[in-house]
Amino acid sequence: METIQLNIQGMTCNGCVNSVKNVLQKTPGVTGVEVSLEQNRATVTYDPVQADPAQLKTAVEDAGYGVV
Ligand SMILES: [Cu+2]
Repeated sequence: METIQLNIQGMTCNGCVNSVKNVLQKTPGVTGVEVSLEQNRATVTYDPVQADPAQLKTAVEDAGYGVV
């Protein structure tokens, strides 16, 4: 497993946090997601065989948020 941190733009409330969490958790290979609204950050644990950082970024962007 690998862990990365994504800096997320556009989250304003806990609904946003849940949206980001959901799309990341739905991404195949993702085994753990922590999202901090205060820090605008998602910490994602994933299996590098099944997922890669570009896919995680795309999932967040497709949900309507930015990844720095
Ligand atoms: Cu929100």
